[in-house]
Formats: sequence, structure tokens, C-alpha cells
Amino acid sequence: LKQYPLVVSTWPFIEAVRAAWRAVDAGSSAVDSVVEGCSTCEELRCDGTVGPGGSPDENGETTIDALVMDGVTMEVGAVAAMRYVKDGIKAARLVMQHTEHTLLVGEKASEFAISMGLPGPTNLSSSESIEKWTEWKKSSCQPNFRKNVLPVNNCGPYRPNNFLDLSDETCSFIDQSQIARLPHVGLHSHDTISMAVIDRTGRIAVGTSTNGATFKIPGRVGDGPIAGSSAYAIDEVGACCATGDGDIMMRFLPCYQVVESMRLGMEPKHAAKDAISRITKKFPNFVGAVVAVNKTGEHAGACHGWTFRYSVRSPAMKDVEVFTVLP
Ligand code: SD4
Repeated sequence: LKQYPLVVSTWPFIEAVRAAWRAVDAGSSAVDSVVEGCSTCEELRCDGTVGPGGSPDENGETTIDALVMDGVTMEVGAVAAMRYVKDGIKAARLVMQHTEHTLLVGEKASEFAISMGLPGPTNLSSSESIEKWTEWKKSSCQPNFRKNVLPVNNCGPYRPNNFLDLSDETCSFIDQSQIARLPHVGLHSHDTISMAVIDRTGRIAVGTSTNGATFKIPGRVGDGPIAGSSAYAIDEVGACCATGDGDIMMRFLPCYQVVESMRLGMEPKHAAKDAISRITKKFPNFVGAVVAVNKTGEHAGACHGWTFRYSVRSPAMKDVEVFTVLP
């Protein structure tokens, strides 16, 4: 029984799902509806982790990772660590629709987006992101996402452990507990919108937009712009959306895994669980979640390390409904 058009999104990003639903219900394509939904989240700066003014990096700068994928043509467009341009998902769609490439990064991604008509250069910092970063700088000089390094002068620049002269007086910060990677220190509860849409004709598309991990090392790119990791779609099978610790997830391509498992006959629930358990076998402290959607519109989530919620709008619903998934 077909249950589409359908919109599914990570987290209770209700307004984003409503926007995508309005578009798809009015006859927009899956790709355009996904872009509509994700850009609504960017405009609303969902949870302070999507769009402009969200999660700053170690230098206090906000950057954007975004992806869009057409599950019919298998075209993908993505931008990573994009600076000075607030419209992540629209930039990703421009890459998909107007280039032969898949992924543009950094300032060059921004230049491309602006050359194609998106507004910019724009300062992506907000008073909230500056305040968050200032507090972090003040309260901690922690290695954060670094491992096997020691901070010099109490607080960066970090140097590999074995290069550091521990008799160096300037190095007063050698507490071993501080030098391990602090897991998920930069991961908040709702960091990424990843959305799947099945349109009226049964075409499927997915999209993702995020600022990535808070206080990341500048230059870090998460799973957001990686097809198969944060999202994936193949129209004859279904789609998947993911959120969580992208540094780990991009090693497993959980969304590719989910879609391929469904292709081999697994139900969405089992495909989602299986993709998460492949990660947790190797990384028991992993925090993340996936939502699987098959081509008829059945959906299910799986998560680890947190309680996950995702949002759905289908013809059977009066408004967006939020589903809770326990680890
Ligand atoms: C990242 N996956 O950049 C994103 C963050 C996220 O919920 O989804 N957090 O790693």
C-alpha cells in the first residue's frame, strides 16, 4: 500500500517538515521539496546547529555542510565547510544541477554559490555563536576533538605527544585524562537535519544540512555532505537519513548500508538496527541514529547513545507526527 507523498526528517524539525510537505503536496518534485524543507531549517537556524549563526569551530567560525541527492538519477550535489554563504542546501542543489561535480569545499564552494546567484559573502557568526565560543575559550583549553597530542602553554597549539618535550616548563598541562579525545564533546542533541521526501510520482530525494560538530578543528568535514553517510536514496528501494557522530558514521556509510539492506529484503526496522549495530560493534560509545524509509513509505528508526526522535508527514496524518526511538 503506497503511503506517499511522504516527508521524513531527523528530529522534531516540525516547521521544516511542514514546509517540505506543503511543497510536495502541491506537486513539487522530491528534490525541490527536500530543498524547501532543509532551507526552512537553515532560515530558522534549527536548534542553533543548522544554517547561519550555529555551532562555531575552534576559531569561532560557523561553516556549513550540506547535501542533496536525487534517488532517481543518482545525482548528488554537496558543499563542505562552506564559508560566508548561509544557504547550504541551495548551494548543494546548484552543484547537483549545474555542474558535473559532486562536492565543492570551503571558500571555493562559497565562490561558486555566490557566482550562481546565492546571497553572500555573509557573516555566518551570530551573537549566540560568538558567545558560545567565547565561553568555551574562557572555560576550557581542552584538546576537544584531538587525540594523542598535548596542548602547549596550557592551551594549544597542540603537538603530537612524542614530539613534546615534557620537561618544557611551558607545558604545564599534561593530565592524561585531558588528552584522550573527549567523546561527543561537540555533539548536541539535534545537530543535523537530514530529510527524505517521496513525491506524488514516487520519486525519492534526500538532503542534509548542518554546521557539523561544535568546536571542531577548522577544516573538519563531517558526514553531512557525504552521500551514503548522512543520507542516501535509490528510488526503487527507499531512502535513509542519519544524524550523530559524523566522524564515526562516515567510516561506515550507514545510509548506504540501510538502503542496500532494504534492497536485499530487510524491513526498514531491521535495516536501521543492523546499520547502527555495525558501528557499535567497533565503537561502543558511538552516538547516532538513522531513519529508514522504503519506497512504499514505511519507516523506522534506530539509535545508540541517545533517545532519537524523527518527524513524519504522510497523507494519513493531519499534521507532522514525531516518533521516538529508544536506544
Ligand atoms: C556531523 N552528523 O557533522 C553531524 C552532526 C550531527 O547530530 O548530526 N549531530 O558530525
